[in-house]
Amino acid sequence: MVNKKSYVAQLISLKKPAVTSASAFAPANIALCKYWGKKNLELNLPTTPSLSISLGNRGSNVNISIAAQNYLSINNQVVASTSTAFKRTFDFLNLLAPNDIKFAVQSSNNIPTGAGLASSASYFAALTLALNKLYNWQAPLTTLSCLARLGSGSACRSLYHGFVKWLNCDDPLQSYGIPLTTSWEELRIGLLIFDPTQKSISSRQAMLHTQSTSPFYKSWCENSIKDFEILHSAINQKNFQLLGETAEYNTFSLHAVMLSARPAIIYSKPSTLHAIEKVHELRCNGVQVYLTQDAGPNLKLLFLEKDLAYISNFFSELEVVSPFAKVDNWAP
Ligand code: 2P0
Repeated sequence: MVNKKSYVAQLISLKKPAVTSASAFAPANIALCKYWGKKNLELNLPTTPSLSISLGNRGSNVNISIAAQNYLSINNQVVASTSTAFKRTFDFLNLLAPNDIKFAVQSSNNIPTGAGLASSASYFAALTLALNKLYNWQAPLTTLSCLARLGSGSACRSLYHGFVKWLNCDDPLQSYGIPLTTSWEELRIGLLIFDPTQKSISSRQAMLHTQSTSPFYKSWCENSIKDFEILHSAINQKNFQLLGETAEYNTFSLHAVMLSARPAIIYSKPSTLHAIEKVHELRCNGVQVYLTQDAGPNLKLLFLEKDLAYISNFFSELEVVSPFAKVDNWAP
């Protein structure tokens, strides 16, 4: 079996840094068809295909510079060297940038960190883009996507704006984010953040636990493959109802399979169920709004610009993202 080190050697040639400091931004992404399980733990190869939408200018800015000691800060808070975030960062850097160089990494997210809003995806994508500049690899985006995937699976989808798919192929060199060409200007994503605190169990642990203990995991995979195909054609046809219904169905299938794990994984809070009821009430009243939920209690709403005023009025705390709005100065 290929290990991480030999895999990286197939993708880039390790060399000395070209500059002493580099910065990059990458957007967060929200999966409409979720990634939940791995067929290769070492290389983060997914069991199912997934499909996401990037959040425009919402994501992570990362600066990396050569330093005397390894250092990590997130949103200006120093991260302890004993923490999981620190270990994951420097394991990743040791893989991509060995030779005993020490780094200071400063990350700032303009989305809540660790609350199921995919901040690890934008973080590892931005870190990879910053390393590409620091080392002047001049690597293609497919290569950078493969590298970002080693930090966090979903990071491979955060290298691009718009809709991005990630296939469940067996060849690790082909396991990268692929942007779709469809641009859907009217599409809006509403972030309903009622709980910005860190989640109790990481996605990484939760997906492995689900995969190894749920008797329904195989059904989840079979259904998810179908959802992926339906979502793909809903995007091609710009069929919003089909997109929303399928994304919401995929979300509930995900949370159902987590509930069937032993012990069960429950990310929802009473406020989550309350908000789900409100979305369904709006739909009963003829408003086209759908929800998606990741590994956390918060919801993301999917709707079209024409319903923005009504929905914003209904959910006063909603933060609205226009995923296809132009983002200035973003050239990965
Ligand atoms: C997704 N999530 O597709 C799904 C939906 C959370 C719920 O990808 O172990 O942090 O680093 O590969 O990427 C979160 O999983 O897991 C995730 P690792 P990752 O967005």
